[in-house]
Amino acid sequence: MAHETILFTIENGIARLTLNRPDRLNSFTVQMHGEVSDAFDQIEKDNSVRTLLITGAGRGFCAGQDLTDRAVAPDGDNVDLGQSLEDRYNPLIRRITGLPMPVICAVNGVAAGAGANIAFAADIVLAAKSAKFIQSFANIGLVPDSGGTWSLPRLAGQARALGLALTGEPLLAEKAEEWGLIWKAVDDGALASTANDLAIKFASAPTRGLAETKQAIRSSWAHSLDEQLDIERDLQRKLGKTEDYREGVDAFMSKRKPAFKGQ
Ligand code: T3D
Repeated sequence: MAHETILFTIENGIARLTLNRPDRLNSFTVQMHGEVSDAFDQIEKDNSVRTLLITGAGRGFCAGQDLTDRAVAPDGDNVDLGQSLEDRYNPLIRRITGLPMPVICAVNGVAAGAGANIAFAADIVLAAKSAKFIQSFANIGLVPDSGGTWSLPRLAGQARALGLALTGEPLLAEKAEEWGLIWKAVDDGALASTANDLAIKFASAPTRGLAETKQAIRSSWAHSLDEQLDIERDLQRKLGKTEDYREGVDAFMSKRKPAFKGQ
């Protein structure tokens, strides 16, 4: 599929996805959803991919749904926003959180509405210090979607989640780091290189171990400590039989750098 609204490459184990509608702050149209979905199809099929890096072109990361894209209601009738979530936003969040590899999001500018919550769905969120996160839904009579009502209270606690969601006030990147919503806020000029360095690190990491770590932590919300201890036991048993575990231990003993294959 030819891409007009995203840039997408796979190289050296790194999939790079750039939302590319800068004049509309990379807000999502149906077309862009289709192209992002195509990129995920490619990532999921390609065993060479060991990490995904998502960012935005221009001065914004993503302003959520493009409010002028009425292609979601071809008959000109009221837009069925539930269908839009069911068909496009929910699958996207499920794919980001379910991808068996670390997903890095480099938030280069404003992240509003679904744009903020798509970022919060990533495993590692880096943000430029000038970036801000806005739960814009409050300004247009909607609820936080793309997992916002789930991720905000878990990441920031209920008081902050309610404050952000009910007021729609912008949250600056450094405060988002302080509140635990993102991994790091970095100087604007350092964002691309910091994200790139991390992607390179993940592309040569023991991918299966990282994938199981991601899923174990993400699914832990639904488990008791007792259940989680059993899950850790089973995962460790499985991972202890992998080539990467052998390689990691062998490299440690031989005092050399490990060469993980992601297997
Ligand atoms: O399908 C469904 O609808 C259900 C799913 C919903 C999920 C959602 O995401 S709902 C929330 C939608 N997003 C918003 O409400 C955010 C709207 N945008 C803003 O509030 C502001 O643009 C920002 C706070 C993000 C940034 O403000 P600022 O001052 O830095 O930039 P700006 O001048 O407002 O925007 C620059 C241009 O982008 C501007 O166009 P222009 O005037 O230069 O021709 C603006 O209209 C356009 N733009 C920004 N956001 C959107 C957008 N165009 C369409 N849709 C947008 N969401």
